[in-house]
Amino acid sequence: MQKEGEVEFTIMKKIIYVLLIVLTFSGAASARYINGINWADSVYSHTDKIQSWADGYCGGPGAMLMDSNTPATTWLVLGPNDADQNGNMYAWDFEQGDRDYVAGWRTGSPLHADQEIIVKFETGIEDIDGDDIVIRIFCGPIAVASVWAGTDANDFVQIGTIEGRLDETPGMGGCLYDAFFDFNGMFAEDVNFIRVFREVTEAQSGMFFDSFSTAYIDEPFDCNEVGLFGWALAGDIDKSCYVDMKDFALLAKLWQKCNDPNADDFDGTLFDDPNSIPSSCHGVWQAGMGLAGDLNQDCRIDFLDLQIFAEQYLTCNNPDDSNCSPTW
Ligand SMILES: [Ca+2]
Ligand SMILES: [Ca+2]
Ligand SMILES: [Ca+2]
Ligand SMILES: [Ca+2]
Repeated sequence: MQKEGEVEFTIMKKIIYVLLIVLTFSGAASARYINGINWADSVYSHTDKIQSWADGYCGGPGAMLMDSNTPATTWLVLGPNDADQNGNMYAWDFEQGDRDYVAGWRTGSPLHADQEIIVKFETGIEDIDGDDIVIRIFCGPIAVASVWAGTDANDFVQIGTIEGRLDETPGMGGCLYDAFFDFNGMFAEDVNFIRVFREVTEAQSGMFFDSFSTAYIDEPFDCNEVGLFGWALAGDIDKSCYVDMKDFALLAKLWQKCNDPNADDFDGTLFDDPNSIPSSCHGVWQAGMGLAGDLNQDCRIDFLDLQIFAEQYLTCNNPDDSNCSPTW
């Protein structure tokens, strides 16, 4: 027979175990690896003239200068492509949903010379056969940027350049272009840092960046990689490859919580760093700070999420389980 103290101890252990699970999965979804594509996770550093493109569109009056001390805007270059919302590779259809979610350099003033952005990938980028990274940009006709990669943030190797051309893409304002780069055997280890640097500072040499990502798609071999490479089902909150009651418990734990920075019931304690909160719900997700249970990504955990959860309940995508269907 167990003594009273031992019984209490056993119960405490169970409670702590449950709490640990909840703590592990209730916080921010960290990396932005989505359906096998690895998108930049954070801005490691940038110079002081980096800004959004437009003066006033979607961001209030004036240009939005990128600020990494209180990074309301660093997400402009993080996460998936989001400037061109209507899918025509033109970023300025503002009436049709395009948004000024880019950042870079503009004007030919010497004060705006030597600008750079360094982005970080939490999971390193491999050197596969062929191209390894893609940078989505638009720029002026005489813009030139050098592009660098590094396994750490202090040791970069140049992997290429992006150059504007007259009356071509890239080189026309708002016309998006995907620039591909191949590491081509230059790195012994996976690359975690990409740097872009302004080489020309004259009129018509502005350049703006929408996104940085891998040029290849990672498919998972096991359940761990399903989570790591961003293939988990939306309702699979604990990344177990099954949508079940454990996920429901996590959803319930954060019920009615809101991490939309513009909402009245915004709860700043849902962020790891209260000084590091993006300026909008969209930015929260672009920066990889969304809540794991916020299945429709509206920064609020409510019945809309429960509905998605219910639709997926008891589905699975575990590669090692023949009862499950792959989603890749
Ligand atoms: Ca467009
Ligand atoms: Ca390669
Ligand atoms: Ca963007
Ligand atoms: Ca939601």
